[in-house]
Amino acid sequence: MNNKSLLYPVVSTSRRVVSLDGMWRFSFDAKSEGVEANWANGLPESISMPVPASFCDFFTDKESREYCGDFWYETDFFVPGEWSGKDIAIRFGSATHHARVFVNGVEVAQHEGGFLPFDAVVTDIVRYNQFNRLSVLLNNELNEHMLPAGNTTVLSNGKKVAAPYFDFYNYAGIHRPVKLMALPTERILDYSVKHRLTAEGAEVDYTVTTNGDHEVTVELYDGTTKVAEATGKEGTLVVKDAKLWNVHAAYLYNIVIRIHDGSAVVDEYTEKVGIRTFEIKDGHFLLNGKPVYLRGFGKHEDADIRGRGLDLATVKRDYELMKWIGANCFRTSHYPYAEELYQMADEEGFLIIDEVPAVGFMESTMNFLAANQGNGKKVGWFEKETTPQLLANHKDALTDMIGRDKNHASVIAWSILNEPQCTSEGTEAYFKTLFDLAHELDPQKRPRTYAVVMMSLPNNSKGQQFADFISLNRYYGWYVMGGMGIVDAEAAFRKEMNGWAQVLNGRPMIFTEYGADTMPSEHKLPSVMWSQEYQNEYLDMNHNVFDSYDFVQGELVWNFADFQTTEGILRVNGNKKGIFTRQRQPKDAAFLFRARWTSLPLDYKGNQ
Ligand code: GCB
Repeated sequence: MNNKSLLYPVVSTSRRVVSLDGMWRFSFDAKSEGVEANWANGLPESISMPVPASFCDFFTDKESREYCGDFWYETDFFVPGEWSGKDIAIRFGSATHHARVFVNGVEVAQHEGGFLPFDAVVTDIVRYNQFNRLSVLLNNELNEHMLPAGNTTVLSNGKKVAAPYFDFYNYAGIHRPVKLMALPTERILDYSVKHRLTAEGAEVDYTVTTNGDHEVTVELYDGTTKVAEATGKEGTLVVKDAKLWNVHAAYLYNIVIRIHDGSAVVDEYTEKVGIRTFEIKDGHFLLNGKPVYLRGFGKHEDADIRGRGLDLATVKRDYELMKWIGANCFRTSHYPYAEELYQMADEEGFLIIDEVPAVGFMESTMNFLAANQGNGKKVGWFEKETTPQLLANHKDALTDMIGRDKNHASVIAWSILNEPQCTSEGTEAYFKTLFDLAHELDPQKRPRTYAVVMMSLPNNSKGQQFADFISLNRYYGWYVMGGMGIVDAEAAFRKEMNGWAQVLNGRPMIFTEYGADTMPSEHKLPSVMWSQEYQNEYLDMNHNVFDSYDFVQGELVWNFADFQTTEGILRVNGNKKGIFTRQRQPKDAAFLFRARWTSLPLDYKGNQ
């Protein structure tokens, strides 16, 4: 029996959850000797390291910050005696990038990919009423068959260096909460919901997966009032006068799922769910049947000191800023974010385009920043020796992302790749497999997209036919024809748009990226590139273009905030395209957006 479950850990009458976050022990393992030397039974030497967080930015020496290779985390956890008879599991919200987990020296799990949860059932290994040792061996090297893709080079002194093919710092560590759980042996493994609006209210079709045969019931509560119930692993909850989940007006119900054995409740799982529909029709995004124009950001999980580690204070500030500026949507560029962010989007009524970590899929000199990337040989990205393994990893990540996020009202679409090289022959087979898989896995059949790179044009992109809506990353006036050239940039941009108009066939288009690097320190009249004045001129030009095409149904500017990247000649201690600084304070452009987004109606260009 496959007991895999991606359900968010919750406490209930049948479930116990204890946080293992805190100060752990930590050690680099540059010679990869730890497994052989039995470090899983205790690290010979260690320093303290907070969890969750990236390890990188705590260090004051460069070698440690930039460390690439194996490293270990270790802590102790206590298993209460009264938990015997339950299954004991340890769950990681994420661990970046490759993980091997040991309990009391015994290997209990391995996981590839740094942005999705996994767990290990350790019932037979733990000692009750005692402390147990939890050791995690991580590795942050990059290669071309992993998500995100990159390379690992070796310096003349023998040290490894991560060479990302992507434009964000290769933060690593235990980035998200770690939970110890006691679960009933017969339990709920998964559930899904799918909504339908009716004249009387709404109907919620559900499925529940368990690892047993006992009876399942599902109830829906509005606060403490039960509004619908059904029996069986599949069924429909009929909700009279349902209060729908909407942008900036979220309404959440509680779903309560139980397994019964006679009068005993064997397992109970509860979560908040919003009732809403989302679809594409006649070139518009329809939320509950009404058009919605998307406005917001491409983001990153990125902040001072903690790197990519979950920090609820930063999450809170980001949502407050997004509300202030009038945003209603963001893309989880370039990887699925921590679950707590989606819960907050559900609560606050934000729309999410959920992106799998398929980034860096390009053999190019633009492989970000470091000169040692790309081998100069012109091979299509999807015809490489690494492609079969990459596809397998991509399918796994997509499966887990949809498995994890499919019930969030906030999640409206799946982004299946960011800026792949998609002009070569292998593109179609690769794309088809993943786009089909997304449809198969998602009960709500959310629209699928991918972010289309600059060089990928309507007449040469072999990927665009698979997208339910087109998402463009465009930098006219920044990477091409910047400064005084912005006039020509606008003309070239419009020419490209006219080309897309020919291939859309009723699909909406959005911008998933447009932006200009801007130093918060720089002001200049008249403007120069990198000044705050230029960022605003650049944005005005882009918005003029967007506003003149009805098929443009959304604008997600790059980026919400300045963020860390690998050092290099195109980046000044990070990417500075933020509308906010990395410390979450506004640049001038934030006021430009606030004026625009708070005045555009929710259904801008929505007249049908
Ligand atoms: C892109 C990438 C994004 C970069 C951005 C930039 O096209 O998708 O990861 O950060 O451009 O600023 O160059």
